[in-house]
Amino acid sequence: MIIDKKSIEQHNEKGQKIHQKKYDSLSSVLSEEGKNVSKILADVAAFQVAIPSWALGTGGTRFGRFPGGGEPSTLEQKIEDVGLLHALNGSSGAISLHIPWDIPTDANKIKSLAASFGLKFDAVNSNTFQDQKDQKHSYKFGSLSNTDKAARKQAIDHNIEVIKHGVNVGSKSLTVWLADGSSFPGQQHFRRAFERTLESLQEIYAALPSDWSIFTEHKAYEPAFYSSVVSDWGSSLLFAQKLGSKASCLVDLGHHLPNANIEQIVSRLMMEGKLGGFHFNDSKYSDDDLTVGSIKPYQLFLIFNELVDGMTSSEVKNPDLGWMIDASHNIKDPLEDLLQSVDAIMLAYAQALIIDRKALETAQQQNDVVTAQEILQNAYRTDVRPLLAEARKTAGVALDPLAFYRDSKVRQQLIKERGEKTIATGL
Ligand code: PSV
Ligand code: MN
Repeated sequence: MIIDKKSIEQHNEKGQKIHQKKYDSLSSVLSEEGKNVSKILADVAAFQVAIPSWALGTGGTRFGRFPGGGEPSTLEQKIEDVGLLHALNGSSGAISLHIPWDIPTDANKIKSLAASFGLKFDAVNSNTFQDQKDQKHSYKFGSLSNTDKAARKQAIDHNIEVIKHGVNVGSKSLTVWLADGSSFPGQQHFRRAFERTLESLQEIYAALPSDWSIFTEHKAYEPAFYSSVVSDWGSSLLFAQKLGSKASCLVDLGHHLPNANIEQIVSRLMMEGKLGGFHFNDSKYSDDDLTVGSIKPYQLFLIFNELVDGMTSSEVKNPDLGWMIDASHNIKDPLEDLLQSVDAIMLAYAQALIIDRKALETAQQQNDVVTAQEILQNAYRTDVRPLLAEARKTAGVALDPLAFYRDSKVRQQLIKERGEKTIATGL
């Protein structure tokens, strides 16, 4: 479905008056405080978050799945859906593919379809956590760490195949998340499992094109419930350091043990130039994959505080980061959920951009704990939504993407086009 620019303009006209009032008031306060509003607007407008190809359909739980209507059943339709999001919010200009769920068989066609919506391809993801039909060796006892060399080789080959698909569509990075681990004490020799995984990763690393990166994504538990091979940022960093300069760590917000200080992890990885990217989502209990910012928006803001600090500091050398969402929602319309998630990310970013960094540094230097907290919370409690809306207005997209989506009955149109009973590939 192609969104007609005219209908966005008409919708924007309705909200324009009230937006202008809010924006004028916010921008004059920010300017008064010495903030460079046009720079903030430009930074916000440039920020792009990749949409995962596996989040465009309704996710399930192990208890069941309740598919919604009009789900994209082909990669082409998934790209159309991301194009739709991008046409509405101007901030979803990339897609992250999961192989083999979404194989770009005709890569040139897929590439030009994506380009027609202004989309790029972010990291490609390999899948050695499920057995595929006709697969020779099972991953029941691991993939890159499997004790059986043949199973490891199969998993390595799969990753190399994924790189090839990525090259064909113009992606520049591979994300490797492994379900490898053990569910019972004694099941696995920790050191040997690490070493086997490292050797396998080294083979994959050797197949990376010169301008590519590889991200290792850690996860504390699930599906392995006693130990995971890449269980935490420490293990992920070890792999990345041992692999070399093209390797760095991907932080999925839902992959930590309870109460982990993710913002500090982010800071540490950036300090070492080893932060590669993000999988944004939110959670209450574990890897819930809920809408970004729906449970712990302050944590998200604190993460962005560290990110902006690192990205604007000459002391920190960090490569370009991959900003991706990894969510799977089983009761919301996936497109509405993604609009909310992107919005939450943009909000946290914009709030981090308005932090008075000089004053914060002074407060930290003087051990003025109260002032430091006030500075952070002042930024967090500022309603920066008019800034985001202004950036969207300037980009010619929707002032209020979610309202446009609902008012224009986009889902109903997708159901008309694709049918009520379509099912997207993915989890
Ligand atoms: C695993 O939980 C994970 O976060 C990895 O990124 C996978 O690729 C993705 O979810 C699969 O949904
Ligand atoms: Mn993830």
